[in-house]
Amino acid sequence: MPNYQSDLFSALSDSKEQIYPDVYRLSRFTKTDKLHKSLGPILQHSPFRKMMTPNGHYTNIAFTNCGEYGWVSNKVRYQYLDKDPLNNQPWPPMPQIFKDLAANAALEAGYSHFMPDSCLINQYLIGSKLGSHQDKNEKDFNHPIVSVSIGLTAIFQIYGKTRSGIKAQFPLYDGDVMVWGDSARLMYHGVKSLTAAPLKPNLTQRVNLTFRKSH
Ligand code: MD3
Ligand code: FE
Repeated sequence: MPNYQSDLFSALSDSKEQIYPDVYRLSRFTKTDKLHKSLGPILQHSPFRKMMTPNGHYTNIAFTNCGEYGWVSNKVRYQYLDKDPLNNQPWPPMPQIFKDLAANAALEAGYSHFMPDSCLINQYLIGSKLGSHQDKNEKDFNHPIVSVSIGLTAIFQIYGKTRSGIKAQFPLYDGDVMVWGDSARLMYHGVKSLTAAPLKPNLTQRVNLTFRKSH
């Protein structure tokens, strides 16, 4: 495992690092320009939206989905639906490059044949954050989760088996991919409030793709 932090020259090259038990960060695993282009038609069909949650507030971040199932919330529950509640139509199909990226990343972390049926697309603007939570609306926790960061840098936090008490935190850069499985699958986690990059004033958001096998 390359120790990229002590080596300035490898800082921008790919590396795989286990940053917590059963959590892998694949640094700069993918270029993001093609991913960004694929988002255009998805967002035309199923735009970013904030939704009501069971705690009576709207989600802090806007989101949408592609793939067979999409994660949504309402006043009563969180759930996966095979149609977008905004238009009552199936979610946009998952682009092949999304499927390939998710499968290749999972494989890199030791999980073969990962075939996600859902891609949650989260949009973080400056000031958006994601509080500590578990991902537990999926049928089978034996499947890993793969996530891809696009755009502005976020600070990701791992709380571990309980909702509070930060056990690890680290930055996620454009093109970084994370893979969570096995003992990490039900860990609490969150994302700190997004901050601007003064040297890149045109970069105003972070988009995160979360690939899951929900059914
Ligand atoms: C750790 N999204 O949508 S993805 C989420 O950056 C979510 O948008 C974050 O957490 C984001 O639920 C982080 C990384 C991630 C995804 C699933 C996990 C971390 C996870 C499941 C279990 C443990
Ligand atoms: Fe999550």
